[in-house]
Amino acid sequence: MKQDSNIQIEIENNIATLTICREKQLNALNQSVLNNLSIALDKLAEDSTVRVLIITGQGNRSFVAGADIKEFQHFNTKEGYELAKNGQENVFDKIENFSKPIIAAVNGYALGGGLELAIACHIRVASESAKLGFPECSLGLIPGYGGTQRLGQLIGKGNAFEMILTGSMLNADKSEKIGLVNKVSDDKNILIDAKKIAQKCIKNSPKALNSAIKCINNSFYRNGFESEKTEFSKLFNTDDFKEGVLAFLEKRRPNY
Ligand code: CO8
Repeated sequence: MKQDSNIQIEIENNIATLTICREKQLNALNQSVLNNLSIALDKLAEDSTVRVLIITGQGNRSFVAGADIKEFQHFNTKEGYELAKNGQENVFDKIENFSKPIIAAVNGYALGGGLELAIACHIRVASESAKLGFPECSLGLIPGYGGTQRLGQLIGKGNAFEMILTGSMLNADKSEKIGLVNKVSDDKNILIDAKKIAQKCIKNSPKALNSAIKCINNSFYRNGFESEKTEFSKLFNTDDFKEGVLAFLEKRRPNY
């Protein structure tokens, strides 16, 4: 287990589990957590033993209860802009565009910046007792870490308007129904279920997963079709592709 004060990383069977550790503050994201997350993401991207990353929160009450309100309570426009920009560039966009699958194990409150963190990940598993919401408008703010952009992609424009404009918290079942989370787990099984999804991803070609992540993301932003053609054709020139086709022809599992 690697300890980075407010984040912990455990790597086992090619799966890195990154835990945000500010349990007393319900794992609210302060600058120090965001900085450590950014550094950890860079290291995990380079670590070839890591094939999938799971992000979760310490304890059993909260995934992440938002950005740290106490830290930004006195910020002005310029400071607010910098906070949002740094967070987006160094953490949230980095997660969305990570070269390996990232699964959020939402083990309790995922509010504001915490839900933005979860929806920047590629797949979400929520515990039965999780509560998900965007209370920013109740604080006189709006989501600042990409939530206004990514939420509608997952749950559609109408549901996104409702969640952000009302600030209501959704339970796990409702979240699953509208596509905000992929799966609901018993509270005690959430990491086991997240790891089962990770293991399914690991059976696939890392290079293909990287390309799929790029193309799916690009389909929501710009030039998605061009990116699909480029990434698709690039894969023909990889060992993974050769192994995958050979394994199919030899009627065995590929070994990536
Ligand atoms: N920031 C700072 N501290 C927090 C936060 C937070 N987001 N959430 C909880 N805490 C702290 C509490 O202050 C409390 O600390 P203390 O014991 O020192 O008073 C401790 O965690 C436990 O919390 P509560 O006592 O409130 O626990 P409850 O069980 O009574 O309530 C709730 C749990 C409902 C989750 C409640 O804590 C709550 O409403 N928290 C705030 C949720 C929220 O509004 N989140 C959104 C924050 S804004 C945001 O995320 C904007 C993101 C975009 C920023 C972009 C840059 C501009």
